Amino acid sequence: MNLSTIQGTRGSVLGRESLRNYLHCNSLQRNFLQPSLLRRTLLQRTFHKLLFSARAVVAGPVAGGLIAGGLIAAAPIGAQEFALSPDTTAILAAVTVADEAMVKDDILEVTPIDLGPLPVAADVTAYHQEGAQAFFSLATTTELADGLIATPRDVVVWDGNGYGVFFSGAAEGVPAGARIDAFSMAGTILLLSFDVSVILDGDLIADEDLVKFSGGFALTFDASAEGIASSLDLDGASQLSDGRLALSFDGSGTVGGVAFDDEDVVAFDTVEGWEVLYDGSSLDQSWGPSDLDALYVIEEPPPTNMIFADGFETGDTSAWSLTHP
Ligand SMILES: [Ca+2]
Ligand SMILES: [Ca+2]
Ligand SMILES: [Ca+2]
Ligand SMILES: [Ca+2]
Repeated sequence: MNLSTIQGTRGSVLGRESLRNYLHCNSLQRNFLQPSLLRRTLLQRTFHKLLFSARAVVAGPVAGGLIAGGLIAAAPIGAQEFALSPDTTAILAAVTVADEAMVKDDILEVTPIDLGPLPVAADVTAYHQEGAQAFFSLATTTELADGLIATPRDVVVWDGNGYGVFFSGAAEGVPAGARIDAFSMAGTILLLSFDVSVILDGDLIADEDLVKFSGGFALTFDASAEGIASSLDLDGASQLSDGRLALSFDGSGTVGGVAFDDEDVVAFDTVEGWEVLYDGSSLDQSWGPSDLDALYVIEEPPPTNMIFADGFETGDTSAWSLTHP
């Protein structure tokens, strides 16, 4: 395998194929790879997961070389995978993904998520999962397989056997014509965003905002107050276990020095600010014309069976020491 293969043909970033190649090249070849190239390619947390995947083939000295190269600064939590949907058919890791499909992207490969027999005319615009239950919203009023009518202001639940309405927009006072375009849950609290500005329980909820619902509505994330252009629409959200929000928007922008496109996922909290979690176009060119319009971050706990004595797998860098110049 030569290094041009490893470094890929898509310009300065590593695609999925290149990453697979990277995981299979030998340690001498790896040493020639520019740490900056790798850094540009993947976010630290995601690449950290790749190192987990590769730990059977990556020997200690290679990991040490990467650390000495400054590749990994911090990756404090368990690995993440992304459940996502595009707004138009996209080819992701050689898999054709329709707009009504949800897939799991673990960076190396893309696999389908079961939402039951959705009509091809449907477009999934919001998604969340809890155990075996998949919660989602659709762009247009749709009759589902068992006769249930889902409107764009509803959240539907699929349990593997049948559909039900989990959140009824009409019953809870969401104006007709407003679509749910992002949905997440934190315990019993629902987080929602809409495709238009709405007034709910006296709060003006802009399309880039998140409102929480637990019997009543209240603005919980005011995006423009955190630097997001009010011309953008928040179209994907997932509450992370560490308190941060993972978010996607319907267009490109820059916030807190972080640039993003509509196929990207950014994370935010008031302490750490903004960072990119998922850089879609670095993985698949097909994301270019498509917008990531439904999102759920699948969090895995940190590994408990350590291989590295210094806890390298956990991303806790406190015990690491740099012995190289
Ligand atoms: Ca979609
Ligand atoms: Ca929105
Ligand atoms: Ca988006
Ligand atoms: Ca795009």
